[in-house]
Amino acid sequence: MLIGSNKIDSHNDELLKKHQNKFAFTTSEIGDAEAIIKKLIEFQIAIPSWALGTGGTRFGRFAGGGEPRSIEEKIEDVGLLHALNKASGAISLHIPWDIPQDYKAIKTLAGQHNLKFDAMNSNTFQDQANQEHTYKFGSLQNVNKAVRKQAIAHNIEVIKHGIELGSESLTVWLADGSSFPGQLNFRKAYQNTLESLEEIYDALPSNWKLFLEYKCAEPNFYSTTVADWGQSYSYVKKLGDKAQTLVDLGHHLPNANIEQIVSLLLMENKLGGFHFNDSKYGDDDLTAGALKPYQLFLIFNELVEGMDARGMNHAKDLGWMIDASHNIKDPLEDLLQSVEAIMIAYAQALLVDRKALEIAQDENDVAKAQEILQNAFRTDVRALVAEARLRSGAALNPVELYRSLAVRQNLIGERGLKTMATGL
Ligand code: AOS
Ligand code: ZN
Ligand code: ZN
Ligand code: ZN
Repeated sequence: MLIGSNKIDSHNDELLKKHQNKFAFTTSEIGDAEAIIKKLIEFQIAIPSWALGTGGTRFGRFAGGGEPRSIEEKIEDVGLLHALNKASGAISLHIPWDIPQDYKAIKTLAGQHNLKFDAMNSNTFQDQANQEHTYKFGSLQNVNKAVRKQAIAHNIEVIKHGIELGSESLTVWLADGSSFPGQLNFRKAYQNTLESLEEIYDALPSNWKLFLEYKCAEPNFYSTTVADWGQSYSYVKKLGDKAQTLVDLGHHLPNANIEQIVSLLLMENKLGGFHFNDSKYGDDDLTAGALKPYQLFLIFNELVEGMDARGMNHAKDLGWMIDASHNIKDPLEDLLQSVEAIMIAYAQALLVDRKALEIAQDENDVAKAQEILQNAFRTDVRALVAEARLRSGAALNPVELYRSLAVRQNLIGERGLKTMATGL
């Protein structure tokens, strides 16, 4: 299924009058709306290939139908999202769930949908068919050198796929760790992991980045070998300039101050990118901004501040990705909602009166500093985000158009009701 510009135009025509009124009011309330809209238009968020199907839990999986059955159909799904919001111009692939057979054809298809290939993801947390050694007791950390070698070779193979497709980064997330005290020698596990990462790092092309994701728990429940930002930092610092930390918002112990972590990593030039999602309990992988929109805003506030201080390009200099899992929502609707929430948080962060905040901070005017942040957070910027979409040829209301075009029903018609996307 394709969404033609005529469909988008007639949807926009219908909503235009209402939008223009809201937009006029919003711009009358804020300073330089044009500068913000320009930044919003440039900002793109990569969609993970594994979020396009139904996730499920160990208690069950309730598929919604019409799920993408191949890498091609996954690209088509992201193409649909991008046609609707023009802010999802990249896909993040996962090997071996998305092994490309014909690079040229895949690249052409992605090009037709105006999509780029964002970070490639390796998988050493599941055993694959025809694999010699098991990852039951870890991969890059494993006490057995043959297992480590197999995991290193897999990561290098993922880099090779990525080179062919024009990706420029590898995300490594390790399930490695231990589930019981005494199971693991922490020091040896660290050293093995570092050595393995060094070999992978050496296989990176000069223009590539290696993102090392951390996670406090799950699937191991006693220790994780890259458990928090400090541990990831310790590895990437040793690896070199091309290695950086990746922050998945759901991978922290309760109440962690993620915005402070982000600010510090950015200052150390060790922040590589994000996996956006939201959570109440752990790695819930729910819609970005669904539970803690203020936290999302505070994170973007640090990002804008830190990136501007270092003269970085907001759109290009970090990896912006969603990592989500859908149990009960239509994945495509949910991803549209996530992108919208991220854009809103970004727009609000761009609204913060930096000069005034700096003065308040220098004068220890705590109440004033809070007023400044909350004033930005409580501004309704939805018309700015919608205007950015309108100007890039996207829909004023992507979810509404998705529903009125009956996209899911169409996909079910094309692909069937009982489809199963490869992934988690
Ligand atoms: C796992 O919890 C991590 O968030 C990974 O980034 C990601 O979910 C995985 O690579 C997808 O399979
Ligand atoms: Zn993640
Ligand atoms: Zn997550
Ligand atoms: Zn996760």
